[in-house]
Amino acid sequence: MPHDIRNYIAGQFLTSESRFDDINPVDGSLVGTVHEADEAMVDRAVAAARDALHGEWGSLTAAERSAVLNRVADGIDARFDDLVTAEIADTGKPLVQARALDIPRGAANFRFFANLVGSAGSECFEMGTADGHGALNYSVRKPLGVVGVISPWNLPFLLLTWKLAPALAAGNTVVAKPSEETPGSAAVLAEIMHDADVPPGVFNLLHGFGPDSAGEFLASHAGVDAITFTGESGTGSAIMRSAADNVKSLSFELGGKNAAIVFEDADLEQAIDGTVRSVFSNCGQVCLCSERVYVHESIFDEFLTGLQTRAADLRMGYPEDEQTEIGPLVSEGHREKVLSYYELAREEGADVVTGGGIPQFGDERDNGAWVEPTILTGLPESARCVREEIFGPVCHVAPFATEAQAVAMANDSDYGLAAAVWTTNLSRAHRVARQIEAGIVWVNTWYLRDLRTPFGGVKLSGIGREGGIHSLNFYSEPTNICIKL
Ligand code: NAD
Ligand code: 6OD
Repeated sequence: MPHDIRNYIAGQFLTSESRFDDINPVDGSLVGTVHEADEAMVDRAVAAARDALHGEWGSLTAAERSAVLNRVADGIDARFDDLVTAEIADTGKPLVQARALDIPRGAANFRFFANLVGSAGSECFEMGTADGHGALNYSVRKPLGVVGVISPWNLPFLLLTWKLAPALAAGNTVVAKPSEETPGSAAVLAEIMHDADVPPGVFNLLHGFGPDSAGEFLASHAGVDAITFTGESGTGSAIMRSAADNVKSLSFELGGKNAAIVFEDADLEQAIDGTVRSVFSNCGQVCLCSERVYVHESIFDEFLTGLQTRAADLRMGYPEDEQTEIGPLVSEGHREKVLSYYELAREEGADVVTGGGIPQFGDERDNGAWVEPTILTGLPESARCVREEIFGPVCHVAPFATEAQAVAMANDSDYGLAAAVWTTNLSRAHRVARQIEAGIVWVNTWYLRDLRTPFGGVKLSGIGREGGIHSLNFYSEPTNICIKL
């Protein structure tokens, strides 16, 4: 049933005059009506967040904030099915994925940062002084203040909570703006926050678009101290411009055009399985997905045949069907973008090994945002399809002759988020991984996450690192206190 998706400001659920439709990409049906926050609502949310910093929340100890975060995690567990339903309705992603990854990671994000903030220490340096008495320096962490969280549609709940949990753990208050494509799970989270007695104003939720809407109003707001953003690199530039006037702190997790390198000594079956996952997971809509696959020339044909067979066999279906492996893209608009790259690939001279079109179902899914999983070969490295992020279930596979050539091809990109290296040679694994220009390199695996590790990208893929102590470092400001003894 379509439902109303409202804003949440200062502990109240608020409607607005301007509304937009939330569409299910499986069949184009209406999921709900979203109340778009106008500029006055953004002002109210930022003011509520500022007030909350000076209220009860601002005087809580780290252990007390940690308890609040754990209550939110418990609330996520309690509303697990509602969150799964909301996430699937907005994205069309397979139920098994939402159950295994998206929603459990939301709870894990809150529990992880609740634990971390409860146990994080601070620096202390003793120093000598001319009078021989010395001095003691120690630092205390203070929150940044009001943090704006702007999140994308591909892993909506996972990525919103990945930013929100450490921001709250560090004692900030938050105004969050999820993607206009996927407001549902964030709306359930607002109810969870409310029921967990998170003090009013500590978490505020605004719905809307980017330019000339809630996203831009938030990014340019003088009352916001920091913006943490996940999304396209071009949007990152626009947010940077909006945030420049009052010099906000920025943490950016942006786009990728990630390479996978398959060496001749790889376990071929493992490399094919892993590459199927790294190219087609979430219908290719993970910033970490491999879109450029480089394969040693001696195993190129065998690898390509294996990848083609597996890609052609991927089960497309309704999200609720537990056999489904791949769903639709997030929206008709995004499908147009991906299809334009399928077309461009042909114009650029690609061989389309499999896919390249729209599947026909003969039912209501023909009104949805489906595309075929697609494998391309034969393009030069200068082709736009090899250089630009497509963000769909598609990769280009190219041969290489030497290790040095593979590294050079992988690094020949404006992006630098993640890479996957497939080899059974331990020395090569270490050697190659260190040479890759990316924030994350996986060897013989892909998207295996330890939340303590630094996460982020180089070049157009981002600014800064989050994860573990890196998150606390971004979301707090140290003050050094120097005491003369
Ligand atoms: P997007 O950049 O279009 O939108 C992300 C968010 O920014 C949305 O909430 C949107 O409303 C908002 N926004 C858009 N324009 C804005 C503006 N001018 N000012 C303020 N806010 C604005 O990204 P998307 O299409 O939702 O997500 C897909 C992109 O995100 C891909 O490029 C993908 O690689 C990237 N991504 C990166 C990571 C990472 O960790 N590096 C993770 C997930 C997604
Ligand atoms: O797993 C994470 O913490 C994370 N930030 C994943 C990003 C995925 C991009 O689509």
